[in-house]
Amino acid sequence: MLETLFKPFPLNETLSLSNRILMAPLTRCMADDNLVPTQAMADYYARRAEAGLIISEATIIRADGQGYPNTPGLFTPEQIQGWRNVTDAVHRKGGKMFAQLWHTGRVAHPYFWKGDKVLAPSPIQVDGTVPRMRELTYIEPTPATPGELKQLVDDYAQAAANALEAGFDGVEIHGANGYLIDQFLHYGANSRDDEYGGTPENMVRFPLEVVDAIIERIGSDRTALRISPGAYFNMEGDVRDRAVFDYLLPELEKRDLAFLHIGIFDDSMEFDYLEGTASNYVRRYYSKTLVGVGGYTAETGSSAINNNQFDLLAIGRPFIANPDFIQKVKKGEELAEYHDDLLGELV
Ligand code: FNR
Ligand code: 8K6
Repeated sequence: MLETLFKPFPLNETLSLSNRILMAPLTRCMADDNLVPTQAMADYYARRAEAGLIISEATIIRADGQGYPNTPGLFTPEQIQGWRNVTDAVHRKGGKMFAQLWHTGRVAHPYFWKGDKVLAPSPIQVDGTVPRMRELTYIEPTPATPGELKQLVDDYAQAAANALEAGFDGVEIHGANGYLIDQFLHYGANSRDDEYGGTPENMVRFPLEVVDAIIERIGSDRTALRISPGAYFNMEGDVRDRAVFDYLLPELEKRDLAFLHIGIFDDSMEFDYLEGTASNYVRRYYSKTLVGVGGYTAETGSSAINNNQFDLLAIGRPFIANPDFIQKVKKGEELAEYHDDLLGELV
């Protein structure tokens, strides 16, 4: 049964994975104060190099994309060099690694870059305070002008080019979990009445501009995308969101991405407006390589692949608890259980 997981999987003509298990992107807030990846991070990722593909923790494309302390960046020479040390360590162990490109949009906080405003589609504020820094309350975002959006698209493309310079095998655009790109795709965060809002065609415009600019810069073979059709984190759901994703998925299908990845913490969650789980919904509209995630074990993930629910399995929390997840699963050894205390250090 588990054999499926350990067969090589060609993503395209450029990239082939040694197995079907991905390490999911996992924010750890352990970069240094200049948002440069550290040696401890290189060691942490290298210990997990047996994954078919590691997706890095979300990495900000520019200073005003930051929403949490010590999340790494990919926009200064020092950050690129820090990541080069990480990708070299992973490659030396035979692994492959994509960078997850991130801008948190309205979930950003100007405290981090000593700024005065936060850019987002619309002036709709998220409730609450920054995790781990509860004294920071989210602020009302400023709607990005078309000129600012164009600059953001350029900055995403530059971050993708920086990722390749840093030795990554490709990038995953973070279009999930309520951050900037996802904010355009949900009515709960997008109330624009210009060409970036109001209709499905307009709401997918900025996300597709980012995807296309990155494809043009580094090629579709090395470009992947993560999306959350079901709103569940930093986002209110709206039945009208369904039409946006119905429009987006066939557009993505045309673009020959390396893969599409669902952004969800628990893929057993059902969404009324998606008529079921996020992965079942996406599978109906998207026939190319799909990565499933969210509460799976090797066993349940492998049967989901065998049932054609998705093609590749991403593992998050169990990979935090078990650096040797792949070996343990191969040998049938017992896994250490994940608990939040493990987030305090990079094991
Ligand atoms: C996450 N997740 C996440 N997702 C993402 O797209 N970028 C990120 O940086 C993070 N960071 C992150 C940190 C921590 C501590 C957790 C627990 C989760 C979500 C993650 O990629 C994955 O979708 C979920 O963890 C569900 O998979 P598991 O853990 O059930 O295998
Ligand atoms: C991407 C940056 C996040 C930094 C911290 C990660 C959070 C860890 C776990 C939070 C779990 C939130 C899950 C929300 C699920 C809602 C289900 C209704």
